[in-house]
Amino acid sequence: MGTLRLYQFATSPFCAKVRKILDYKGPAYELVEVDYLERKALLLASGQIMVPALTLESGETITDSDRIATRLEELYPEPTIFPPDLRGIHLALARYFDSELEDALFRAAVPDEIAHYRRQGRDREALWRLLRERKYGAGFCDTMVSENRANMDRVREMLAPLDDSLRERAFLLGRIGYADFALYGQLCYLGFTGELKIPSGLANLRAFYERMGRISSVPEPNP
Ligand SMILES: N[C@@H](CCC(=O)N[C@@H](CS)C(=O)NCC(=O)O)C(=O)O
Repeated sequence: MGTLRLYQFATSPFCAKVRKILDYKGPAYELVEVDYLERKALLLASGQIMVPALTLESGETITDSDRIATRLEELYPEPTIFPPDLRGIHLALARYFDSELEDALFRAAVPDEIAHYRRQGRDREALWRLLRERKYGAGFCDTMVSENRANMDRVREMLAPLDDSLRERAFLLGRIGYADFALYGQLCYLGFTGELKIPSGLANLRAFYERMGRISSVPEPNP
């Protein structure tokens, strides 16, 4: 039986979601930061070139954060990420966070993504831009840089109701569950540089992000 191995890109919200679920559930795992240009190990392990991919103790490698979360719940049922009776609403909320909210946060994070990959080399930046422009059209990346203020306004608008629902509760539906991990993952778009860019007016959401961030695979020191 091997150790769990999570293949990730540091800026990926789907990887952040899986990482946090692993931290919450507690099994030891190894983190493999995949080089944007050199994905041989990921390809050989998973048969494809996207992250997250998780190699299980059995040696099987699974992909897609939803499928990984479901399998982790089967393998490590406690603590649960699907509180009884709330599984459906957690899945529905997570689906919204991973699609519509992801799209808005991704657009707002493009300048930071470009800077992140530029630090790793012009070749990594060029590939990252190429793949985005192939999907969204020529000039997309530079447009996202020039429209950053408007993109951040849109993000603020979409996050405001979530901030409101966290006013009285630590987690979205009271007790922690899958939707919280999905939201945390997406908020990592506003945190991966080290500077927290969740708008300062959204204090409940900032506190939620920090609360989720404290769930750690590293044991808390004894008082
Ligand atoms: N639905 C998938 C989405 C995974 C995904 O979009 N991964 C991105 C990183 S955030 C990726 O690997 N993109 C390939 C690339 O950038 O080359 C999931 O939930 O895991």
